[in-house]
Amino acid sequence: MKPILLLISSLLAAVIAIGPKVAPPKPAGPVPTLTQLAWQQLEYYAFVHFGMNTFTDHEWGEGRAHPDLFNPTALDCRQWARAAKEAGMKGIIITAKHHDGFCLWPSETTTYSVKDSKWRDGRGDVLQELSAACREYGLKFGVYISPWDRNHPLYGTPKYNRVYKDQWRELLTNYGDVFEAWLDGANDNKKRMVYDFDGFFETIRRHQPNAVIFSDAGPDIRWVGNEKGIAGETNWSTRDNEGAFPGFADQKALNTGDEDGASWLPAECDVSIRPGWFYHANEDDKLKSVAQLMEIYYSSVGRNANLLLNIGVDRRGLVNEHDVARLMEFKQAREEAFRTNLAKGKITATNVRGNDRTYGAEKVLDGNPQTYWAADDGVTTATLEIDFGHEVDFNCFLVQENIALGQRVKRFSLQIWDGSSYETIAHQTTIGYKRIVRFPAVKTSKLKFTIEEAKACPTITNIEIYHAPEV
Ligand code: FUL
Repeated sequence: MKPILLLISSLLAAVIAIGPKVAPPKPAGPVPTLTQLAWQQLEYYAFVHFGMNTFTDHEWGEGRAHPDLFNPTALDCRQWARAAKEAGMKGIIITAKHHDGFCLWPSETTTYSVKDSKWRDGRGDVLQELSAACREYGLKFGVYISPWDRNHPLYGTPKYNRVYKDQWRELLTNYGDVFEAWLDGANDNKKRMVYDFDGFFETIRRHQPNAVIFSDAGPDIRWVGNEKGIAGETNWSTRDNEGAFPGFADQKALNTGDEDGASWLPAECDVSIRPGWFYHANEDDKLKSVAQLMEIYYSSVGRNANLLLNIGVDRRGLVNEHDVARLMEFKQAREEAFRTNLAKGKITATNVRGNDRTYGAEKVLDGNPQTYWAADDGVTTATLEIDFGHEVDFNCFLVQENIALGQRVKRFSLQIWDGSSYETIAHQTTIGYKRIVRFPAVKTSKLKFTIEEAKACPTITNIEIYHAPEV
């Protein structure tokens, strides 16, 4: 071949080798929006219940406490942000208004807010201070406002829907980016307010199109069906949401999602580090232990859900030192559990999409969340085998699907090589964004991860293996 032709053909070969020769799998079923995908990657963030209840020692105030009772003596939202950041949390969601109706920002919609209180001569604004602190510390900032309002005179009449929308508008236009808008369907047993949820969602979308909206019924993020921080062992991010609305929760279905659900509606686990949501001094010795928090972590983040952990801000306006200490111990326990990734060695797959290295088995070990192993269309059973090259001791297996293409895996198992044959050590169901499986420690030189059933050809971005301390 002439040198010039040789040059052209090797250049062509190089160009072809760079891009994938085989098209990626088509999405299977519903897929996350970019906003939902970014939200899922946050994994762990703080909930802060702070408000009139903090000063009256209530969980559900009746909306009659005098505004002057709200009087944090040393409010410092930078301290909250510092605590959350150091604890490895990615953001803070604040109860800007709880059921009692007291607003932590100077709202035009009510006479029951910080502007009506003697605190800072009516010029204080917790939302302003917290949003600025979150920006300073690189944390996401989110807001909860209760639709149920036990103070507002219009509550129970159609006009209140306008009030509630205006409250969202104020919060979503004055404090910078909001990553999550949190609302429950709480209603007054006697007044039975008819909420305009569609109008609420439309208002939130209009002012913060990049915020995810949380409720029992989405539209972006769903409640996990309990306040214990525990997602179903089987947890689909898809859900049959047709006709659902906040306030009427099918707790069982919310806990597991629906395998063939038509909406992408991933779960968030909200749970408090304390017995109550609001700070009560008499609960200072009742915080969840590190072992309990680790169980919660494995049952939420480890089961394809995000963890929204509520922490206590006390009457000074500071994250209480008991909570700060426990958050740090919890962080240390996670660091110890996930310190040394043992998933290293030679990896092979029973099937690689189009035999194209773009989708090769080694992509699950490259630490790059953008790359993934995929099988051929129509292949819904496959095995990845890691040969460690020496004996490895572990009790924890972490796996992630490329959920941008939909959640696919229905069942998987793990097998270890015992020197003469493979022995099954775990049988599990769904994976999703992240799945962490624990089992009694094993020692082996080879591990098989077998996808036994999937809705479409599997796509796996990551596998990690650990020897985590027992909790
Ligand atoms: C519930 C409320 O009734 C609780 O007080 C708490 O705020 C929890 C997170 O949501 O709906």
